[in-house]
Amino acid sequence: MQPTNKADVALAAGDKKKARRARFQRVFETMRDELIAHMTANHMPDEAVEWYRANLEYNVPGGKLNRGMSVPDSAEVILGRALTDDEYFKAALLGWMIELLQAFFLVSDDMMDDSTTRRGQPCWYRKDLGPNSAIAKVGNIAINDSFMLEGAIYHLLKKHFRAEPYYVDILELFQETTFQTEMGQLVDLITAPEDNVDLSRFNMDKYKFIVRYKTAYYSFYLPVALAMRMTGVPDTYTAAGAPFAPYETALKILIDIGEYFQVQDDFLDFHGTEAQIGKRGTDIVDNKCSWCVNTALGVVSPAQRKVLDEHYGRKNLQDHEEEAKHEREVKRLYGEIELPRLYREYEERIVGEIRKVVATVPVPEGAQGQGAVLRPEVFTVFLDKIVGRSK
Ligand code: DMA
Ligand code: MG
Ligand code: MG
Ligand code: MG
Repeated sequence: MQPTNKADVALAAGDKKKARRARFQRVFETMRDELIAHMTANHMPDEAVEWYRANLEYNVPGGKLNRGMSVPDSAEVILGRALTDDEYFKAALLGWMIELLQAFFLVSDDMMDDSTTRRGQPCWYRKDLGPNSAIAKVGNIAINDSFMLEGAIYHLLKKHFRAEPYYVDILELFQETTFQTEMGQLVDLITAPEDNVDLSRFNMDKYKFIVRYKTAYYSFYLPVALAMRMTGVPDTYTAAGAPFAPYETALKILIDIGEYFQVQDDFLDFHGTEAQIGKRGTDIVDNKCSWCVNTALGVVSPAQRKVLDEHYGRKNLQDHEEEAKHEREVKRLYGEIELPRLYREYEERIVGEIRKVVATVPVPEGAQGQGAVLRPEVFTVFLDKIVGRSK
């Protein structure tokens, strides 16, 4: 029976969301068991198999899963119908491979950023293993753990997709977006040296390079491009009477959405509470070329600029109270220049601009309900998941 009142409709929608997430989660379990079986088949010692299991369970499934779930979501929109069980499994598996890639990046990012918490728990490299363990702390073993999260992707790709005509395309997508992300991380890191704060190194152009490379390609282009390849969207077709290149269009729009997403991440690093975002912000202390500091640099008075020069990027591992004092000064200045208001204005403008471009994506005539083609809803579904997010 269809629910009639508002609360019932919301409840039903909530249940549907939960059910979709639960269906996706079940594919993680299959994937994890396959990876564990691979370790066992290689006669890996029991304690190492258990270590790898802990690595997978601690780092892969606990996030928002926006990236991963976007593969089956996008595939469904592209085909204009529900997926078969086999299609769903394949799409969800590709989605989990993005989550593996993300886990690989996050485990290493947290070490490089000196972070303390992630997804409401200690960062993996900081995890204490307790008195009964021969190894007290994960520590630098996390470096190899991150490699083994990445390595799993190519093992699974070969195992499940080797025979597909789009195998090379998705293999290249994973390899290329990984390299792009690493390029972005490099610029992010060397633009934020410890003990050498020079805010004149920052500017919005550099910022855009960083966020496009470190976030947008793998978080936004990758899931949609994977769904397009898997469903067989051709490289070109005719739409609205003209030749159309769906992958190029998708890339352009998704890079813009990705940039917006990282601006949100940067703003939440400053403005979100740990309870809300599941991690403690480190950008100010880490001297990061963040949207917040770049925006501040554009509006500060000379006196306010001095405050920034004095207090930004003052990491102090010996004296936490000293470090926190500097961070508070910067946050106070961000409040003074009304950064939250500037952020809302940015958000409203950018979402409006993106929606306008999305509305121009042409759909070939007669493709309604049949044929794998790019549709504007691929982007609106994605955008609706992140607009106004607070975690
Ligand atoms: C995010 O950078 C990019 C990658 C590739 C992890 P970040 O350091 O701003 O991420 P977070 O805020 O989650 O540590
Ligand atoms: Mg980080
Ligand atoms: Mg980082
Ligand atoms: Mg961040």
